[in-house]
Amino acid sequence: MMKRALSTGRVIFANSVRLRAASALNGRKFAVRTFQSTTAPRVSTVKLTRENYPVERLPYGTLSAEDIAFFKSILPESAVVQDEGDLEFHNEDWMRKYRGSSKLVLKPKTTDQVSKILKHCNEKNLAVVPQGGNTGLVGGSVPVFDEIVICLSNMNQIRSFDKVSGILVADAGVILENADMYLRDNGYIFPLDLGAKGSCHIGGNVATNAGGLRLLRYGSLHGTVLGIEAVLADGTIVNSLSSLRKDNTGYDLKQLFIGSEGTLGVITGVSVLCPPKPTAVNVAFLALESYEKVQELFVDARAGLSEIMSAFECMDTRSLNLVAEHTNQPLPLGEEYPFYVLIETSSSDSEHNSEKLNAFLESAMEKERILDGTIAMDETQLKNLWAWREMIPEAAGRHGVYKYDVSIPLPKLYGIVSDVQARLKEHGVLGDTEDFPVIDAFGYGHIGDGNLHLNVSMRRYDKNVEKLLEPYVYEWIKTVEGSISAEHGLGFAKKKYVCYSKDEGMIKLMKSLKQHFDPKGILNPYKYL
Ligand code: FAD
Ligand code: 2HG
Ligand code: ZN
Repeated sequence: MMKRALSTGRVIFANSVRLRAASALNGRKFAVRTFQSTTAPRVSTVKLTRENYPVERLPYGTLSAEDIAFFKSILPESAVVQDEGDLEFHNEDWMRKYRGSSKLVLKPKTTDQVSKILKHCNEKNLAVVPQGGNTGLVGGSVPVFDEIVICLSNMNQIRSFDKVSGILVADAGVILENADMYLRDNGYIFPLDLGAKGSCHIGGNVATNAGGLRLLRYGSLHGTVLGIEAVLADGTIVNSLSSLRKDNTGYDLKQLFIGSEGTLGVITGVSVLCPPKPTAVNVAFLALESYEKVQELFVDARAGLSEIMSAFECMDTRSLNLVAEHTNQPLPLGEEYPFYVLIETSSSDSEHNSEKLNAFLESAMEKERILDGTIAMDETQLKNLWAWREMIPEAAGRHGVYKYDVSIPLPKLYGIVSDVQARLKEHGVLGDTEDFPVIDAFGYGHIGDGNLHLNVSMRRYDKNVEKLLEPYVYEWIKTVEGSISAEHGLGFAKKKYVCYSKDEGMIKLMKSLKQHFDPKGILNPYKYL
């Protein structure tokens, strides 16, 4: 066993044995759901959204043989998907909670094809759902009824990269991990990173304004996206694919598309300002006794690590236990602790990086902020430690999960987890045996951004539990002036709760913008507003 002695006489464990034990978590990709086309399609067990929720189909047109013939005239045969087995992936969301019944998925390769598709759909009043990697967590990426899915996966080319400015221009359907790998080969990184990077598209990221694991360091996509190319509902192509950092000529309309979740247009290209690749990266995984200590550690980390801190993620004990169970691995620090924090530091100077982190950890131990910890000694250990954090959504979602993605002022943030847990116990729905529908309520997330993921993991979905959770959770958030969606968006799941975070005037303005961009409402209906 290797121990890193600190001057205080206490130790941070850099236990390679312990870390090796976790190596089955290696690799940062989560398990991607795939469906295969077979002659006897798999019968989905996911309930149809239209049967499970009170929603009525709006009077859109229905797909005809002429429509199919038109799509086949502008797209290759393989890009007009009608096979039931193939459709299933596009109809069901990642959580396996929402399911539509689209009969058609279109996979354009060019912006011009997207334009022709939308022009036709608008004229024929056919509703559509833009879809990226289908990793969204609010039911926004799948149809509710029979909307046509426009999947961007064939638009997957890097268009240009300027090594001097670090500005990348790429098709919207480029997978985030591919964009990042391309950039790394060129000395840069994508400014966003998240657990679904192996499947989500950069266009989907922009459409959801995804936050991810390093927002703390690189800021939101509202700052790093420099321009977009999009196709409006009537087929008009708008292009602001700027390679300029500064441009004050008129309204900054691209901002409207960032986070618009496919309701204002289909994003076909993005221009992004990318930071240089850090050459020195360290990760520390720490155990803490309370949420108060987490906050104190965060304040210290901001002061002590300042410019080199690139992530500050927090997990409660139940989150990590779920990953341990799911992966059948021992906990990363051997024992169970109430809270864990993952801190990443990155810079261009490994000596400076390590010195600063070590000094910070020594001081954290002296001040009794942390109980135990481990530092990754190499790239593999670093990935393993990250995997404990990134695996939580997958581990939580094995049976079904209610997800709340909240922004709340830090001092009150974890309170929502304790209150929800107590409420579910009080109502006799949370417990250890099969009799209880709820397995547990737990919290983790991007504490450095004031963003917590409250997950309620289920043995089976249960409407009575849903009634205990909603609108209770939203009311709780409103009383502390938080946001009901810090990063995942509104989609289908949160549409009717937007009033908890936006006032009437704002909602009216959003509706009038939607009306302006998409007068017939063909873009991603039943969602967002
Ligand atoms: P999809 O899921 O396909 O679509 C999401 C929404 O965007 C839909 O409303 C869709 O209509 C719209 N859309 C997609 N592409 C386009 C386009 N080209 N033009 C217009 N509209 C479009 N999110 C975070 O913010 N932070 C995280 O840390 C994070 N971690 C995750 C970890 C896991 C394991 C999973 C499963 C999800 C995670 N997510 C996270 C949520 C999700 O990955 C992000 O929201 C992601 O940005 C969605 O990208 P996508 O390509 O999969 O989009
Ligand atoms: C994360 O931070 C994602 O891991 C997913 O935003 C959160 O699944 C969740 O609730
Ligand atoms: Zn998140």
